[in-house]
Amino acid sequence: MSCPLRDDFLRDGFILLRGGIPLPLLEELRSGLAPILAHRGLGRIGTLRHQTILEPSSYHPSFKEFLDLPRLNRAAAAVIDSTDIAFAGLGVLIGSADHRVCRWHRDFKDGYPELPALLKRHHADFIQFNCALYDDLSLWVVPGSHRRASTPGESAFSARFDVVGFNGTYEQARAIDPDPLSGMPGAINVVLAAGDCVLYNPLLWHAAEYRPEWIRTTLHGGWRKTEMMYAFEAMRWGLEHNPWLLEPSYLGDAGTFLGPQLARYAEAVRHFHPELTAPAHATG
Ligand SMILES: O=C(O)CCC(=O)C(=O)O
Repeated sequence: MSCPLRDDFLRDGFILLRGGIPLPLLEELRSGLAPILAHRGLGRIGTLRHQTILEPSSYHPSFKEFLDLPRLNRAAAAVIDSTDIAFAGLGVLIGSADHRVCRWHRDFKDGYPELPALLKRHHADFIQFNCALYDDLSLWVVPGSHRRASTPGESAFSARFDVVGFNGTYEQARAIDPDPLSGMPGAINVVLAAGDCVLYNPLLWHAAEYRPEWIRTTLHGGWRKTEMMYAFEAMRWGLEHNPWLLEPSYLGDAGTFLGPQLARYAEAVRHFHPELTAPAHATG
């Protein structure tokens, strides 16, 4: 039977869940993240993102509640067409104190050995999400680019920014093209209001703009079909980022959706990263 969420994701490489985060939780998440955001631009948190907010020193109970939201999890299972899915990380995208551009890219570049197979057959086996706690206009995508090789236009446009690097200043990017985001063939801006989520395939061509006047606080994580972690290296990206989740008792009851997803994640970490099972890592 056809499922509209999956059909849309297969066709476009992304779906929008308007109001995916209920308002009371949105407020709890904002307060839970305030200590992290206070460090924006400073020390190890730096700018742009904090990759691992579930680590015990930054954990807040609202993060678990968010990851266990039924609507989000049912959407993920519908897209992947399976409930056998695993947790794939949780971070927060925090924008930048100066005007910057995250260049156009796929998370796995042209030339990456698994890319042709992933582009051919695995259009909805892994999902990345951006869930906005404040209105967020940062992300740009090229719809449908997750199911085909790059076009010459995409490759050529992206390559022009090689000299700038992954995150360059807007000035550097604009010196190369007056429209470093909208200039990509087929590009659209993903407009998220506070509480909205976009679920997308990380193989979509995507890019982002960070403006200092935007208060960006956007949760960033995802899910993977469990069996795919054992089949493709690409589906194991970041497995090693959350060693504290090998001992998840600090979360309490992880919940109906998150609990099994974390167990599958931990099993894969033990399989692929046995070095992380040492107690020093497990206690954070
Ligand atoms: O800031 C963003 O939304 C883009 C994130 C991104 O490009 C990535 O995680 O690969």
